[in-house]
Amino acid sequence: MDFLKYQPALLILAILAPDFSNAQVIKKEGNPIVTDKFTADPAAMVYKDSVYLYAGHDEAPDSKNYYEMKEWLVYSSADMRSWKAHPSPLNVKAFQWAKGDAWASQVIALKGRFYWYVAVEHQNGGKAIGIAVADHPLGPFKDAIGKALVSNEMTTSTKITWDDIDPSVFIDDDGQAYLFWGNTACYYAKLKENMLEFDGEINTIQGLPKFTEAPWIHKRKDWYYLSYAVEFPEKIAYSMSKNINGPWVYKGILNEIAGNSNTNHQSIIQFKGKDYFIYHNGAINPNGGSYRRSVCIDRLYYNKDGSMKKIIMTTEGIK
Ligand code: FUB
Repeated sequence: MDFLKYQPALLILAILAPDFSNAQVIKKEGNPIVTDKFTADPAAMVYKDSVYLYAGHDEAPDSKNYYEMKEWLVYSSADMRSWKAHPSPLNVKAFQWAKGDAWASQVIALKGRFYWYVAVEHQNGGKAIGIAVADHPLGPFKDAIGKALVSNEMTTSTKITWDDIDPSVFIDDDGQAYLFWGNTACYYAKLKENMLEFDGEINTIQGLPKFTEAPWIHKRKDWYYLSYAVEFPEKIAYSMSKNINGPWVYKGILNEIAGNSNTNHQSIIQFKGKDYFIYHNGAINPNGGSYRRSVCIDRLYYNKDGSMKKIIMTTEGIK
């Protein structure tokens, strides 16, 4: 049989291929999309015919009011309605220089590699941003540089020690990559082609009224959009610009306070011609809340002038 001739090659392929067999299909409709775990800080990536949804894992004991987050989770979907849960591809322990706190993150694809920018607590104190890298969106991911890309002493626009969180990464049409991040102050910097170093200085963005955290940068046609959390409890607001370096023009509230959660943390993508707003709330009953959050997805619509219509959060989710 010809098949036998190919057996060694098939065996090697099976060993090298990411373990899809461990994927578990989530059989559930509506929001939140995951109910067997608490999930937070969604960051979605469109790659080939699928969406990969990365999220933090809220593990705080019931009724405890602090973040307990040790690992990140990943889900995939080909239609935004049915999701596969995959094994956790990254734990904060992968960053030997970090003390804990697997906070908000984002993954981006470039030339067959996947770069995962994460916020963690640095052993030297203060929040910091690290990078993990893999050859597949499901991992395995490993620390890409063995140290923080951003640590607390590198940013001084605010005196707090948790301003270096919530990284959002973006590659412009000309191939230039940028990292945005921040809490209280919003920072951005160019990344080198290797995605592992900054190319030039860290800039502080002005003109983002009431900026709290969770910047998310995206582009549609010739507009750049910088959405972000304002005030506390958080709503999501956004600004627009024709230039990634600004000036940014404030456009108002995009999403109201999410049910039963003081944070909201959005991700915005276009997939198969439709636009989506992905966020978290505290809707799981019982025990859901600000430290036991859940990822939800609703449609996003643009106006003719490029501005975004306010999000309508639903329990029905994506139909
Ligand atoms: O998950 C920890 C923190 O809560 C994130 O970094 C913020 O964006 C908020 O969602």
